[in-house]
Amino acid sequence: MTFEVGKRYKLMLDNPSSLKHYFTAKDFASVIWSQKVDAGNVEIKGAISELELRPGTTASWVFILMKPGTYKLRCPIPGHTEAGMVGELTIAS
Ligand SMILES: [Cu+2]
Repeated sequence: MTFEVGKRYKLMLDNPSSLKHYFTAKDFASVIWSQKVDAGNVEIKGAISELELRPGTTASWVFILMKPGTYKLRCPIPGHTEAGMVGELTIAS
């Protein structure tokens, strides 16, 4: 995924599988300003560093990007990173 610094995004996360998964990108999370995460009937405001998506869960994450760079994304559940649940998040200047 590629983003632009200074812009606001709403990232829609959907886990339709029967297993839980994580959205783990701690370096990315440290250079964004999280406005909110909406999940179920709960809206969470402020800093977020990692999301766990339980089976059949959706969530949205609204943030503004503060610093350009390329950041790693992965699911740290044993075997999932190795199975290819990885990605790159690029923030263009
Ligand atoms: Cu996973």
